Amino acid sequence: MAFVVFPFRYDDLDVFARSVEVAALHPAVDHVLCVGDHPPRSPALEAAGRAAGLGGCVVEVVQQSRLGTLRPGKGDAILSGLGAFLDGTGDRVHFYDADIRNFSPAWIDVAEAALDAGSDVAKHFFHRASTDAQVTWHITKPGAAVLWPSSGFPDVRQPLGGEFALTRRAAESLWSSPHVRERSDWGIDTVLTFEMLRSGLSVHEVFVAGGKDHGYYGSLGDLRVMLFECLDALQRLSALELPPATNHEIDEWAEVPEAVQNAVAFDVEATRPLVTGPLPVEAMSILEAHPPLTPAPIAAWDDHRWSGALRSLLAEFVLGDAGWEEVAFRAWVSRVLFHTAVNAPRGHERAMRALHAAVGVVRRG
Ligand code: GDX
Ligand code: MN
Repeated sequence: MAFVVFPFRYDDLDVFARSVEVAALHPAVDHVLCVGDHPPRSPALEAAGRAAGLGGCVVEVVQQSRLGTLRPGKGDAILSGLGAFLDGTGDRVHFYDADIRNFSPAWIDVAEAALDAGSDVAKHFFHRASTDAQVTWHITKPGAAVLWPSSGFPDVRQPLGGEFALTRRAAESLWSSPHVRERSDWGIDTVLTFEMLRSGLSVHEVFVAGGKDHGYYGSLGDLRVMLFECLDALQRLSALELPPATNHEIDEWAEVPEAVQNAVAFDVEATRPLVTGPLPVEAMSILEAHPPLTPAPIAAWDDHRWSGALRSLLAEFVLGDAGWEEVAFRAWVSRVLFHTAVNAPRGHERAMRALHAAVGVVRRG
């Protein structure tokens, strides 16, 4: 039977109750664990109580434990869920963000089917707006293409996705990794994807036709911490090798829904001011030593410039250093604004092709 984990925050509970009910009612699920960032309190407890009553399934609400060693965040929630699953006897564990407005049994079905067919890992993917997933598209995929060009990592469709399912064997393998166990912050998804590939687990990327309807962002400032932590996660893995061939299967996917084709995933006007204004003094010496990171007009942040900037960031960025964080943030925001201004207006298909092509550019070196 399957064990389902929902990491959730107490400031973000609007769709939580619905998702918990969907999981509890699913015939393959006998345990739902909701891992919050605060000690259990209503209304999460009430929602769990209602869901348990419906499904006859165990539904628990707990606070995340302090398991990793970096900033306490989503990683501690995922690790808490993984540890609790391994302490029990279930066969499989699923993870889903708790803010998916259109969460349905189909999310669980597609993953169960992939594991039934023999894969160790089922990893969900779906169409996204061409301006969404901008940490994935400008940091994680091209970063992996720099560090492990012949591996399957740059081809993983959603390496930062929070939705996936594991067999017990896969869960044990990931839990045994010190890189996974330290990662209490937003870097957790990067290290999990990396270790899935490194350990040779078979990964089946499963397509979710309805896509994921969840909170879009305000300005790109909302992704600032995620950017730094995902970059740091790549850096900490950079000395390790990934095998060239992987057991990697990807579902066929259907057409891109119109709503996704036309969506803009963040507030462009609120984002522009983030790259203007004086840089802090700490940033000056960094820019002198690393010319590819020098501020430039948005129109200049093409694939070539970004390739140089990303290499400098992968080599030298320091998490927690105010100068490095501001330099990295402005370079990334500039790159995302370039993509938004130059590629996105050409339509979803061409914009996505441009993102893929940019990963190819860094991959070829
Ligand atoms: N317990 C706990 N503690 N839950 C958290 C925390 C935390 O510190 N931070 C976030 N969550 C929950 C949150 O409530 C939600 O259910 C889920 O984790 C994801 O957070 P959200 O703020 O919705 O992140 P976002 O921007 O939607 O990112 C997700 O997708 C990204 C991606 O696919 O690109 C998230 O799964 C990222 O890890 C992933 O990079
Ligand atoms: Mn979300």
